[in-house]
Amino acid sequence: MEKTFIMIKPDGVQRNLVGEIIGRFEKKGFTLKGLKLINVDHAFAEKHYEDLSKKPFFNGLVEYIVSGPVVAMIWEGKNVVLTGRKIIGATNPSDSAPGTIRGDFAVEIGRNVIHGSDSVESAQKEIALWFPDGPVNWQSSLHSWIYE
Ligand code: DAT
Ligand code: MG
Repeated sequence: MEKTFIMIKPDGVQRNLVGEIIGRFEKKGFTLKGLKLINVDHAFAEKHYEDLSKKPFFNGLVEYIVSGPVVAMIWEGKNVVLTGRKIIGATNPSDSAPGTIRGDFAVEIGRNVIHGSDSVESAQKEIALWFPDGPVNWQSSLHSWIYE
């Protein structure tokens, strides 16, 4: 089953949005397969965002990610990568639709509360980086109520 990497950024943790955000993924029907609250250092944040290292906003982005603890998660489900991105909303909260996490809880692109993998391939890379021991192996008893 497909998996994605979701991270609640430091502003999301400080603003007490952890429960709200986890609840949205849970209520959708996705399954939590990994979870930790963690402070990351500069080298780790740079590795996570290495594809953006040439962007003018890269240093600010890294400083933001190391500015406080983040909640790192693995979520599993059918089409969870793409659907997770839809739940999160557009990168710039000015463009994020109401009903999405960024649309409901963020104002600025540099404080957009949450990260989600943009493809199955990046999800695999990000899960390997953040969860070297891999996902937690369990099967929700709700499975047959969510999938036919
Ligand atoms: P996303 O997080 O939606 O996948 P991304 O991977 O293009 O977006 O960029 C990673 C983060 O970098 C994004 O969540 C916020 C920040 N960012 C992106 N574009 C930016 C810009 N033009 N100015 C400032 N920050 C930006
Ligand atoms: Mg991205």
